[in-house]
Amino acid sequence: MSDENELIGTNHVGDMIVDKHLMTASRAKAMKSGFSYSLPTLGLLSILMLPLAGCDDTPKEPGAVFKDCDTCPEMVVIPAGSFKMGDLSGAGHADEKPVHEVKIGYSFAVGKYEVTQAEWEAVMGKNPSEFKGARKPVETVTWDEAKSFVKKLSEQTGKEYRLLSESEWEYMARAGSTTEYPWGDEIDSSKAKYDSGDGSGESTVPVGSYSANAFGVYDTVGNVEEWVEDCIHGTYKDAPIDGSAWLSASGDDCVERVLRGGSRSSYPRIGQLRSADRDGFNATARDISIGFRISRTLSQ
Ligand SMILES: [Ca+2]
Ligand SMILES: [Ca+2]
Repeated sequence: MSDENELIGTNHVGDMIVDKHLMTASRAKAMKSGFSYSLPTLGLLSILMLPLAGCDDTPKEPGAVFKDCDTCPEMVVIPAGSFKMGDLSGAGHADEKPVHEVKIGYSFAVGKYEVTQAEWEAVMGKNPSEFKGARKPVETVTWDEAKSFVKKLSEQTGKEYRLLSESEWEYMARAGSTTEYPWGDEIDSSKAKYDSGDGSGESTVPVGSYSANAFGVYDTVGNVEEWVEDCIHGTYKDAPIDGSAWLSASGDDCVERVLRGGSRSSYPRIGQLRSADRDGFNATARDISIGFRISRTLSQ
């Protein structure tokens, strides 16, 4: 879709109706003729442009749920806030230290569920998953493919979808909790899909099969492990504290990306499903226990 096409159409902004096509055409004509805008013209244009830039009816109330198209993933609004990231109990793993305060100074929306197979198919066409089911999470997708999904979904909706950063993921998963799991320090098979040793971890389950956390988000614990944006790092020394993704020193070309939350095949006894747990995997590799969750920034 060209920029020109994106701008065609009539846009309602409160009581004001702006014909974007007319505006674009006149701008193009002016540019062709070498016309340079006079100050009053610029003033008028900026009055017309301002409401357009702010034209987004996405709800901003924490806990509000929305979706940007019929087949798009449902999103939950997460408030701005601060939290302590890492091994709060002191019994975690070396890569969860040092515990550090992260301040997320913006609200963002996050997938209410892991991306489902139906949602994946609507955007990407083919379903690569091992454990088939329209409402089950998509798996067997590489980090690169998860990135393609958010790119295509952004193109289709005109909204900027992305993966979560690792710190956003933990903030969203903890939902204000400081315990090992969002609900407390113990886990049992009524709470999440994981390998409890009785064969129940053999498959994934439809998303939303267990209770939501305090932010209204489901399945952060288990089912599929979730790709996030960040490159893998051995500790939190020098980690960003503003919610941004931690990429490699040379940009974003790291080999391994972070996975969070554990999966249907993870074991609680080695701590794989705790809110603080971290894992990593080659960005070009796929696994039947790996899927992802999407995000959208709402306010800076
Ligand atoms: Ca999960
Ligand atoms: Ca770990």
